[in-house]
Amino acid sequence: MTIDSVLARIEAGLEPPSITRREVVLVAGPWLAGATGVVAALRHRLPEFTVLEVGELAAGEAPTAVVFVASATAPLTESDCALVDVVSADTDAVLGVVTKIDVHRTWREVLDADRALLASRAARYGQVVWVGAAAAPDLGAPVIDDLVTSLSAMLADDTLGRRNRLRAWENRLMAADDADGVAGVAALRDQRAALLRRFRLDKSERNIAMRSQVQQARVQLSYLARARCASVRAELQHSVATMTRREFGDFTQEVHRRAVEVSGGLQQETARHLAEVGQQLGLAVEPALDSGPVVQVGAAPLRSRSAETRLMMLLGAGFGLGVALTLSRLFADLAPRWAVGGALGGAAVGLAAALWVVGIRGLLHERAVLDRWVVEVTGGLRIAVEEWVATRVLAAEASWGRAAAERDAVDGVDMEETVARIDAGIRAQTVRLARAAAARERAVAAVRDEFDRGKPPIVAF
Ligand SMILES: Nc1nc2c(ncn2[C@@H]2O[C@H](COP(=O)(O)OP(=O)(O)OP(=O)(O)O)[C@@H](O)[C@H]2O)c(=O)[nH]1
Ligand SMILES: [Mg+2]
Repeated sequence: MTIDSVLARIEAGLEPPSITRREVVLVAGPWLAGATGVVAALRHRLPEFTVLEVGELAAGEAPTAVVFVASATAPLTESDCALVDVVSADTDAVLGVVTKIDVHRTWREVLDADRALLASRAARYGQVVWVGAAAAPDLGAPVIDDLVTSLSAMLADDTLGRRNRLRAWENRLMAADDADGVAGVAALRDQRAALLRRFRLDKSERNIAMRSQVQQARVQLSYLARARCASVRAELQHSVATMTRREFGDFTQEVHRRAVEVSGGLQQETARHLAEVGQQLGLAVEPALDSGPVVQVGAAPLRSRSAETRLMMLLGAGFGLGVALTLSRLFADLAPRWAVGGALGGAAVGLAAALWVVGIRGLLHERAVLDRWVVEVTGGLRIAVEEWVATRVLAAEASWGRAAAERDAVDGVDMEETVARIDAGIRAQTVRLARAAAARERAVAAVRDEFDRGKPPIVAF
C-alpha cells in the first residue's frame, strides 16, 4: 500500500505534496564552503547523474539527493543548519561533505562536530552520512572517492524514491498549518476587541457630549434670563422717567404684564433650547414643565405720605409765601396805587408757585420711588427666573441621564449578544483547527511509521 492511500484513509481530501521530483543531485552549502568545486568534481566523476547547484533548481522542484557541503574551516553555524532544513525539506537522502580537507588538518573533528550538530537538530539527520573531500585542492588531485562512493550507494538504494516521497509528505503535513483558520480566529479576536473598545469609547464620548451640552445650555439660558430682566428693567425705568401722574395708576399692571411676558418668553425659550439639545443628544426630551417662573409683583408704592412729603409741602408753602410777599412789596413800593391789587395778585402768584413746586417735587419723588420699586421688582424677577432655569436644566439633565443609562443598557445587551456570537465563532473555529491538527498529527505519525518500517540499513564507511 502506498503512503498516499494510507493517508487518504486517515483524512480524506488531504492534498498530496505539490512538488515536482527531479532526478538530480543538488549540491548546496554555506557561502564559500566549496559547493561549486564539488559540483565540478561530481560532474566529472559521475557523468551519468545530473548535478545542480541551488540556483539551478526551480521553485517547487525537489532533487533526488542532497549533497550538503560544509567547509573544514569551522563547524556549522545555526544558519548553515537552517540551510540544510531548507534544501532537504522534501528530500530524505542527504549526504554531508566536509571540504578543503587538504588544508585543514583538523577536518575530522570538524566533521564529527557537524554530524553531532545536525543530529541534535532533528532525528532524521541522525542517519546522514558524512564524508571528507577536497574537490579543488591547492595542490595535487581532488580527493573525492569517499564522496563518490557514498553518493553512488545512496542513489542506488531502491528505497530512495519511497523515502523521498514520505519526506515530502511529512513536510507537506507539517507545513500544512491551517493558516486560513488561524488567521480567521485572529480576525475574530480582533473584531471582538474592536467591538468592546468601540462600545466603551462611544459610551464615554456620549457622556462627555451630554455633560458639555448641559453645561452650555445652563450658561446660555441663565445669560438669556439675566439679559431679558435687564432689558425689561431699562424699559420700565425709561417709562417711569417720562411718566405723568395720571399714568401712575396703571403702572403696577404694566409691570406685572411685562414680568409675566418675560417669564413666559423665557419658559418657551428654555423648552425650545432643551428640546434642541435633547434632539442633538438623541435622547428623549422631557416635556416642558407646566409651571413657569413664579412672578411676584406687588402694588406700586404710590401715595406715600412720608415725612419728606410733608417737609416738601412746608418748603413749597414757604416758597409761595416768599413769592407773594416779594410781589406785594414790589407793588406797594413802585405803584402804591396798585398796592391792594398787587398784594392780591402776589398772593395768587405765590399760591400758584407753591402748588407748582409741591406738585413737581411730589411727581419727581414719586418717580424716584417707582424707579426703586422697578429695580426691586426686576431684581426679584431675575432671581426667580434664574432659579427656575437652573431647576429646569437640572431636571432635564437628570432625565437625560436616565435615558442615556437606559440606552447604554440596551446597547450593552446588543453588544453582549454580538460578543457572544463572535465567541461562539471563535470556539467553533478553534475546535475545527484542533480537529484538523489532530488529523494532521495522525497523518504525520503514519508517515513516520512508514519510515520506520522501510528503514534502509545504515551504510557505514
Ligand atoms: N584548499 C582548498 N580550497 C578549496 C577547496 N574547494 C574550494 N576551495 C576554495 O574555496 C573557495 C570557494 O570555493 P567554491 O567552490 O567557489 O565555493 P562555493 O561554495 O561555490 O562558493 P560560493 O558559490 O561563492 O558561495 C575558492 O577559493 C576555492 O579555491 C578544496 O578542496 N581545497
Ligand atoms: Mg559557488
